[in-house]
Amino acid sequence: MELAFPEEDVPRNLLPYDGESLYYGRIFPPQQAEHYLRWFLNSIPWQHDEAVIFGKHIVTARKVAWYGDSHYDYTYSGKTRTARPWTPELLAIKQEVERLGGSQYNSCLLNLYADGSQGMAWHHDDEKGLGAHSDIASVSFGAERRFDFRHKLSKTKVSQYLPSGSLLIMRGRTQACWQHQVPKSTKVTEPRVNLTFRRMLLAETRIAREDESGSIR
Ligand SMILES: O=C(O)CCC(=O)C(=O)O
Ligand SMILES: [Mn+2]
Repeated sequence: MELAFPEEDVPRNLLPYDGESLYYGRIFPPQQAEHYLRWFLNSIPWQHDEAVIFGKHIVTARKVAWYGDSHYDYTYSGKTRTARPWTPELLAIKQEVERLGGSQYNSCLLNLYADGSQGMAWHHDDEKGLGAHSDIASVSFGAERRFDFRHKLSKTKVSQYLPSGSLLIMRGRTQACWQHQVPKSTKVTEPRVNLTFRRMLLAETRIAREDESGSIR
């Protein structure tokens, strides 16, 4: 008998209009997701994220890491990062996500939320290097967190809990028309690692390096 991964009735578009955000449920069984979580917690060279917002230098509580096909630079929130080369673990996850979603990615931003006191504020991912109608695949490991969308004009909200091993793909007009956030929660006491696979336009990424006005996140 085959295991019921991914869940039934998936993928399902979470957004009622103006975008496609496909929720696939758990694409990795709990044991495998736990294995990946432990590996990420122990082996990734996590660093606090930095940003320049309204001329002020800010260091986030959340930690990040950036991986990709080559050592290209990527600028957002006024700071330039250089991608590290893929690890076998990240490549295996990327391959599974690409198989399920049918899109190709050349980079991945990893976020580590130590517990529910850390979150990510409302934003959309529209950095120049991503191009229009960006396609972002988000895979979660560890503590289940709520993920919210809010339509920029109508303010309509949509929420989805993202369990360990689950996949969400944001594409089409999602970033243009909706913002998203990971709200803080006093109930969450365990860490969560989130991977966002992205397709960077390399020519524009180099240009973005000159641009110190990157978006606020
Ligand atoms: O942690 C998440 O689920 C979202 C991460 C995110 O929105 C981002 O890295 O841009
Ligand atoms: Mn985002």
